[in-house]
Amino acid sequence: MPLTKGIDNKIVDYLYSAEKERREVEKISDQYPDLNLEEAYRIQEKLIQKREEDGCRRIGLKIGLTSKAKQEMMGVHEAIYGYLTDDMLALEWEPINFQEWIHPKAEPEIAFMIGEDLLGTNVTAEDVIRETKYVAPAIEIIDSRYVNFKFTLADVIADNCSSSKFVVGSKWVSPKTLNLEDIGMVMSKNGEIAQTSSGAAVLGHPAESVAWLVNKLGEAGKGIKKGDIILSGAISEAISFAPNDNILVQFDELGSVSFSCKSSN
Ligand code: 0L1
Ligand code: MG
Repeated sequence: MPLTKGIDNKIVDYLYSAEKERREVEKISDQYPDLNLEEAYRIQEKLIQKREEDGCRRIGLKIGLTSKAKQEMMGVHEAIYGYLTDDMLALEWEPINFQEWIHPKAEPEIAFMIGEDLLGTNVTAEDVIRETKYVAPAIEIIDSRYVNFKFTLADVIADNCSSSKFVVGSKWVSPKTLNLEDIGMVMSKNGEIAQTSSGAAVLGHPAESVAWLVNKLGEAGKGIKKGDIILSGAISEAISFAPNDNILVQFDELGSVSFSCKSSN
């Protein structure tokens, strides 16, 4: 049975308060097993509107489930998307308080700074490269609001794809001079290598991932805008971290990005 407006709002309040209170909650599909993806994106949109009512501003989007391994794990064949708001942008030089999260994980990503509006349903990776002003190294910190990071596809879409924070490195480079598919990446935690991979892990090429996003949004008459930051998807598995940990992501040619985490105690 389709969800009613009243139920949408109830779910939005449920997820929003879980995030604000840093509290994990049972997944919504336990209560609404028929929740479909269209309904889940509608709830996500309302969740972002609620953040906007509270003073946040949309500054871009993120793409999730971009690796074949993660899609297989979830039993899906498509990526997902969520919105980035200005309060999610963290600075490399300011340690983040671990108490801001429930059970965070860090993912290495390539951020795209979009130079022109992109809209349509036949957009290609070449179009994305042409309209991207810069790419930069980034770390996304995901923090599902659900118990043990366990959810269905509809659950995670409604939860804005586990979005929480992200950090963008200071070296911004034109993508026209790079081969993003072959670009190598090493992610370390406290000086120990935790993950290695390359750009091809993101749907074959990070720009393919952004093209997927534009085409997906295009089906609903939406697109991405000049000035948007797009997190193109995790290049490797996400890693957990704890207070006082330092995460460093180093890319060939693109430079590095890091963040450290403090404990308020
Ligand atoms: O950004 C991501 O790839 C994560 C998307 C949501 C799935 C998860 O929380 O692991
Ligand atoms: Mg991600």
